[in-house]
Amino acid sequence: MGLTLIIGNKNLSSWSLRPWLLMKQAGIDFTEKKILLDLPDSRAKLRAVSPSGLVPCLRDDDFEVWDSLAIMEYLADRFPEKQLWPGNIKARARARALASEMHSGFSNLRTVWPMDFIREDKAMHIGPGLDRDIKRILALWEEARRDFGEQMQGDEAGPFLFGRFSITDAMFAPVVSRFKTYGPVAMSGRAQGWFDMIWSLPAMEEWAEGARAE
Ligand SMILES: N[C@@H](CCC(=O)N[C@@H](CS)C(=O)NCC(=O)O)C(=O)O
Repeated sequence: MGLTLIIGNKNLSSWSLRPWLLMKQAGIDFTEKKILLDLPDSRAKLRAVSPSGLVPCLRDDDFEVWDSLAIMEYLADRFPEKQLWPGNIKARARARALASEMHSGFSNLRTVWPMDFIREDKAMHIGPGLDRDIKRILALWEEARRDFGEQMQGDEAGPFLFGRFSITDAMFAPVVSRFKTYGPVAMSGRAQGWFDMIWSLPAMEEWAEGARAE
């Protein structure tokens, strides 16, 4: 049986994109099962497959884990060779702080700019709450690249926030889509480099194809 990731609509479900992208980037085999949200029978279908009644939910044979961050932590433990967190203790702590801040925060961004993956022409006024969230996110990207990503050596080196691809990149990937949809958002060259690179990942294009097909 193996791993099955239960996700929502690719155009809308930002929480689903995170573990899906992580598994694609890490080369972890899985079966995808999609439940379309906001239909009359969606609630019943979600409750039948996910203990929280929400997506994403991961099934590993007869074991279930739900909630995007818990799923990604499980995958990091289950596939240690994939090195889904940075190896260095301080880099790892910082990567976890960023991922947790994204998971628990930025409610203005999530409310005012919901993910609409395939749209790029919905430029929208930025209010003070949203503006604060955006500034904080851009500072996090800038500092992660400057203090960690660009400092990594050997197999830890790379263009991602902490060098090699990590759970933190997956956590922020839906923000890239939101900035594309509702922006443009002006950012430093360093943040822009990460932003453009994430948007051009083949896995992000694969997700967009799925969203367009919906
Ligand atoms: N904290 C959860 C949030 C999950 C969540 O809100 N999922 C939404 C889709 S993106 C959902 O399942 N909505 C269905 C509903 O509310 O009926 C996570 O990180 O996975």
